Amino acid sequence: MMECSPDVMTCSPDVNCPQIPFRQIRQMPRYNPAIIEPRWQAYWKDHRTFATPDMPVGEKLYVLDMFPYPSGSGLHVGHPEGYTATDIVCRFARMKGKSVLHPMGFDSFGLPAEEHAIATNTPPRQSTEQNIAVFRRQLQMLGFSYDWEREIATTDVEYFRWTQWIFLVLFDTWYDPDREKGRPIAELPIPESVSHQGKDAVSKYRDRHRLAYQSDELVNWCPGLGTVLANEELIDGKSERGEHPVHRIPLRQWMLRITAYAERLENDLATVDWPTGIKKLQSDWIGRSTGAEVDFFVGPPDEFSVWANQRKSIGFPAEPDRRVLRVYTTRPDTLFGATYMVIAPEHPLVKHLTTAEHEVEVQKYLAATAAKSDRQRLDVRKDKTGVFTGSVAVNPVNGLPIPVWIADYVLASYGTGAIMAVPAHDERDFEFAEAFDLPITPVYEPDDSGDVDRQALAAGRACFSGEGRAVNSGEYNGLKTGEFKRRITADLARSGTGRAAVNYKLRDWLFSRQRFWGEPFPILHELDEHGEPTGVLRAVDVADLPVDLPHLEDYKPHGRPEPPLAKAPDEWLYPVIDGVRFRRETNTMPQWAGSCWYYLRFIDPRNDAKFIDSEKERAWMPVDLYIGGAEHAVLHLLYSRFWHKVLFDRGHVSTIEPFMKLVNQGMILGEIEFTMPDGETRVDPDDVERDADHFVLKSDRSMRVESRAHKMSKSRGNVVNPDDVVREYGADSLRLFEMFMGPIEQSKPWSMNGVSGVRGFLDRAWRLIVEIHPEEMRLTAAVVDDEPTREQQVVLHKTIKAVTKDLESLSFNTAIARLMEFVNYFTRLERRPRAVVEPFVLLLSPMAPHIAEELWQVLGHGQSLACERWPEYDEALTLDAEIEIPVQINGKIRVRIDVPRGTSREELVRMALADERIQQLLGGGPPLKTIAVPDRLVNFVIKA
Ligand code: ANZ
Repeated sequence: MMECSPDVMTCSPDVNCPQIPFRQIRQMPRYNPAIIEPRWQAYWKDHRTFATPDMPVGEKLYVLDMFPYPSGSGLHVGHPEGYTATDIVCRFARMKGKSVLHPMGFDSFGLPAEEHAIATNTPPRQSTEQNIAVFRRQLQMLGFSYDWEREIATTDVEYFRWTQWIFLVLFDTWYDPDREKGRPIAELPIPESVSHQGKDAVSKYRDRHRLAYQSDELVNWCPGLGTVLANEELIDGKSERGEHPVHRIPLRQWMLRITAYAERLENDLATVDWPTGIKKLQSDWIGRSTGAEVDFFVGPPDEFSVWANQRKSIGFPAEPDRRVLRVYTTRPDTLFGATYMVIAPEHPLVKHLTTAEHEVEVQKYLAATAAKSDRQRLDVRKDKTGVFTGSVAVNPVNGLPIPVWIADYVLASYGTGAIMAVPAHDERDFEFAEAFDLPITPVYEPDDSGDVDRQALAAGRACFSGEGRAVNSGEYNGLKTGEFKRRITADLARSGTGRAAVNYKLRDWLFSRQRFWGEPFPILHELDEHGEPTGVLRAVDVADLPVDLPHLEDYKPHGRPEPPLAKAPDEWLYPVIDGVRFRRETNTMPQWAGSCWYYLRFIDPRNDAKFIDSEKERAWMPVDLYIGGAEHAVLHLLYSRFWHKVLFDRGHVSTIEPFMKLVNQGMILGEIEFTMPDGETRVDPDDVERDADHFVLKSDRSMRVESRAHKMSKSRGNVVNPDDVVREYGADSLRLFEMFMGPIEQSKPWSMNGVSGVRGFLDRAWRLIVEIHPEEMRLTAAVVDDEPTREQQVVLHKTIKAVTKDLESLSFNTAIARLMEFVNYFTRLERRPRAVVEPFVLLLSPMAPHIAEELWQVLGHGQSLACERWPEYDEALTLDAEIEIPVQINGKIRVRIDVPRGTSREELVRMALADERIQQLLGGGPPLKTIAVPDRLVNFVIKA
């Protein structure tokens, strides 16, 4: 005999069940997500329910998730938070008749994938594919309405073919500062002095101006990871990943000239609808600063006046010669207070300016600073170090000589790598001057004394960095800071010793990595007959793309800066073209490359002739809504904006920005943990209860218990696996819970009780609608075809209105709360009219699509509800049925009466006259005049 379960979905009518009487089975059709969810997922796939047309029909909506990194540990419950939010938006928009593009893919190159491969001893491609399969299965199990036919992975050869193609666009572009745009390298004006030197000189000149260029850089070399890292990938001088130490070594690297776009990256932030916090992070990272460049003469002091006269006639040269130290300052108005100069240890004039007498000291100092990172060097907490060069510079505003020092608090890579130090008005300079006993000359008196000690400042014993009135500054004395800045900048320009200048903190993007698992560069280095590089570069022909990774038995990093691809077989490494031998570039691109443009490829993922079809690009771009983690503020979101602008300049895309609206989901933390006030002793959650805004021990309510939610991490053991949640409660419950926990942007603690709570809601929603057909033993709707009462209609229309507005404003938690209220209301009723139940199912469907599809079917519909029309509401029904009307006598409110909304004028007057107090006030006689406005007021005019 067959085993019977109380689960009606698996129970057939002819089962002779010994345990449960047949009637009882009919009464309790259970909601069973484990059965209905996979079934609807298969239905959507088979019916291509979410396949997106090539071109939008009508209004388009492009909703993008930050695609995941397919790590070895599978999906985390943090992932589905943003993914559910975008899925709700998309399902809602489809029902509103929009053409929706909602794709998903995998960001699968990069360090973690490679490390996982090494740890599990599998080739990276194989382990990446395994990880992707796990992620895909988990994403599909959650019922997201992605168009899976558009899936891409950055490691697909057909994908990175176009990543390499875009690299070639960058390689083929130079930035024209006059037109403020990137242009083809063939249009770069070549100075005659260069063209005279022949073809190779021209080609190297071009190479120096490309947006993708090679440079000998002091890089962040991380032996632990076997690669160099970008500044963005360091935290407190250590690698963000793994916290390994990082050293500064010079290495020839590929760089991307993102700095050329700094101004546009900053200005165009104004055109996008992003969270203010993210805009600020990005803006700070770009770090625009305005001030002036000023030249200090460092040649023989007796030649200063000749030089100064010369400058008056020739003006400020683009490049200073060796007789000049050029500084960048944000405060040219403090020039009279410059008492010494500082150059960075890597400044090109270090050797030139160091006198024989100071040589030994300087060498010692240079060796000591080489090991420090920029961050360590700029750390304000540390003691200032430095060494005197023996040279002096002449201050252009007063002809006074001041000493030139070398110190590591000045960075080679910012401004001009040299500063004028104004210890009276700059904290760092003040500390340095105190440490090395250098003069401190104040040139400002503070506007309002505040907490500045004026006497100490005047005596050179304090530092004041605010604004005020100029002193000790010759003809400028008495000027206020702003005016002084303007005047002196103009005067410096007239004398040819300075000019207004803008600087950015942003550095060019270090774009090469010494790892195997990344996109190979489509670049060849020409070799001479001895096999030595000639320095001439050649781009791989577009027709020869992609450059695939070669098969390597040993791809592991070895702790030396030589990339693993250098071990590739000769046929890969040394191509011969037209009789010339080349060596392939052996660095690979960083993990960020693939994610710089994936949103474009989703629009046209299988195009094998172009990276994207222009017509489709124009139709679908920009991305209308982008949801992802805030941790990408300065990496992915800056890099992809940069690539997008280059593609725009070169005519390959039509919008200046890729992502119009950005939302950052909050972090999902582990379950709240309880401890005794010592913060250590753990308390079982079952022993705790809430007391107003805090928690106490159940056994002793005077004992307060601390509560805290921590970031989910393997080491804490508080990681929740979505597979477990789905198995226990179903995907719809997981989705609903993640949206119900609170506003999308907030961080929220996980709670299994919470999941169980929303599951209870879905059970109630199911029971509201489902019963078993008494004869045919199939599910059927427990609804009636009655006309809904007005009250029921009001409940429905209020719900439609609230849910619609909430979904439009991404306020998912409140939308769910409204649906819960709806279910509570109708659960109490015996008869549930179809005309209210059907719209409810549609409202529920974006949040909990599987149960909604099932209910829709039970209600007798033959097709998916995914493209049903979103319910409309009748505004009149959403307003309160009864309203309060003021009744006035001679314009003065005397009584308020409750009347049904929409009561006619005549009825309103009749009801007002029926009121006893009004009757008294009218004194029995009719009023002289009656004014009545339905839903507003009644006013009786009587003789005074
Ligand atoms: C003189 C001065 C006087 C300065 C004063 C400030 C206050 P931001 O806003 O970050 O652009 N500086 C310039 N180049 C530097 C470098 N390579 N390394 C370290 N510091 C550098 O700051 C610009 C200011 O930082 C510049 O203005 C310069 O100090 C310093 F009352 O010049 B200032």
